[in-house]
Amino acid sequence: MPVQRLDNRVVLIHPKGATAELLLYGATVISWKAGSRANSEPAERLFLSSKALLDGSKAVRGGIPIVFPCFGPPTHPEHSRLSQHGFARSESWELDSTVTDNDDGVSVRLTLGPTPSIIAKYNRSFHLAYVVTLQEHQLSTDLHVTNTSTSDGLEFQALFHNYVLAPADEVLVYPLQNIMYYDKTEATEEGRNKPKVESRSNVDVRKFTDSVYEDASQKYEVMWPGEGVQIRTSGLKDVVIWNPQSEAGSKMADMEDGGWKKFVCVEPGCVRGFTNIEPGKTWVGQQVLSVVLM
Ligand code: TA6
Repeated sequence: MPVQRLDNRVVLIHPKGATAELLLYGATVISWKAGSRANSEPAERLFLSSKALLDGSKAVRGGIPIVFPCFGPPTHPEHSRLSQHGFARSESWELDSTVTDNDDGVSVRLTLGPTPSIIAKYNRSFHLAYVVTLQEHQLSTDLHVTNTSTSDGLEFQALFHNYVLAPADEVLVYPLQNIMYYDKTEATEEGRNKPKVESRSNVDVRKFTDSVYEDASQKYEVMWPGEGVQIRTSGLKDVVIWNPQSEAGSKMADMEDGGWKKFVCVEPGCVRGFTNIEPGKTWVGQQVLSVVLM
């Protein structure tokens, strides 16, 4: 059975053994298991804090939370009543359909529209569709944002907040050299708003890192000795690299002790400025995560 619907979650099972698991809450992928070589045993590729709340009471600490319509603390007037990273990751989505189910892969479509709890804090006309596709060594996530208004434009930010399971003190992310970025670990607002240029060919997260790269390559290697994950994107011009290390991680109630040593967040999105879609139009942001075959 390639798609199993359990009470509050969906499990995708590939004929060759890979699996993915999503909560309907936030349409959050909480597990992706895939082999790193043909016919090798599938292994977990995403970090999920053992203290993550999976009961719908709080956005999940791990997996792939969806950030929409705002990234970080809201700055747009239409988002003023929203919490950090918007509402998409903390609303219950509908399982709409199984999109593909064949030997190559299986995919499901989830949807979210203006529910009463959303309308109470965000009164824009929109429809979200999220398609998750599991193949033998790949996981794809596509976010479709439709402006259902007949008259007004829709301005938003969107991002896939990927918690890639990796040894934080060894993992390297590239290519980011010569890309402009904003360092959110700077102590002052002036420092956080001052653009820097990445000088490193390989970015590490051995110290507290929270960098927002603008207009990056849309293709990222997340590598550590013997393993890695490639991320290929379209429609997602920016990328955030985050690891709280103990400095920030130890202050998070839902971050397991030392959890910050087990992941790097590599988060493709459109987060510098706002994307604007015209009435009736749809924007699509896609990422493909691939296990590097060693
Ligand atoms: O993507 C990096 C970031 O914006 C960090 O600044 C940190 O806040 C992280 O997201 C996690 O945010 P959350 O709201 O999930 O605790």
